[in-house]
Amino acid sequence: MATLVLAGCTQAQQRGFLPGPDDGQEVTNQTERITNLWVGSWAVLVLVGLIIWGLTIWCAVAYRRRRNDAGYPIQLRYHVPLELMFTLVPVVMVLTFFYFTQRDANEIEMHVAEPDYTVNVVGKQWSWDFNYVDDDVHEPAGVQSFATGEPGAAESLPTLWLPVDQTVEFQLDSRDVIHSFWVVDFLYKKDMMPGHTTTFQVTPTREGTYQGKCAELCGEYHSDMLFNVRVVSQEEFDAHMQDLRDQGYEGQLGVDLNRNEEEWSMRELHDEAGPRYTEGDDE
Ligand SMILES: [Cu+2]
Repeated sequence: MATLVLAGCTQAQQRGFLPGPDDGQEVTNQTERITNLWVGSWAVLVLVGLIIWGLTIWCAVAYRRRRNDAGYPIQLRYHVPLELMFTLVPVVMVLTFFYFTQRDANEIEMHVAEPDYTVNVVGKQWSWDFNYVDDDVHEPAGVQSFATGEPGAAESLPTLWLPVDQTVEFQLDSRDVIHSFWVVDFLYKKDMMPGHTTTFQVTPTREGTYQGKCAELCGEYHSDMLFNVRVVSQEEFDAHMQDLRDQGYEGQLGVDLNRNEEEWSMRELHDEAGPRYTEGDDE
């Protein structure tokens, strides 16, 4: 009860308790559609739940054993109309959910032939490389974050920049195992497969900074696999591309990079930062 009441104090209720910015603005061209599908689905399911819980409680109370009752009450079996209803109602419900889910999935997965911008994201245990395909530059190679919960950690994460109101195509690759690319507030995620490029397109419509994570359990430090997304104006985006070029981050970080070498460099970094767990603490 407390959870429900306190949740009512936040903006979250406006989007069906889905994550999103406090100002209630849509984050991409898809978030409204996804929110409607989600809210529509659980609203129907809560209604069905209320009817079933109500009938269950009513049955238990109305047909409870009374003081003078003996033996079993009258039994009802092979009631064809009732059994038809038990079958048809769930079938109709499942088909309806299927219809709306498929309609929205088709819409979300639609690809335009020529997106405004193309980004290639490479997942790796346990970080991300971001390649700006159209500008042929890349972010500095992502290193594992060793998320310690200390302030300032968010700024050190690899950051993907995106221009606002431009249709971006994401080309997703993995250098080792299956990861999943998830920008939380975009309300959509997609698996990254080794040896196979997956794609999706989206148009961010709100400038801001968002959190991203890996959404596929990919190994020991899966939970450290974090990144930021900055959605900025076209001018800021172009300036950032120039900045990367000036700093020498030209070309792309392909899937063929040696994963083991990177792992070693990550370990060195880890040693500099101090061990994650202090050994011998319990002695
Ligand atoms: Cu991962």
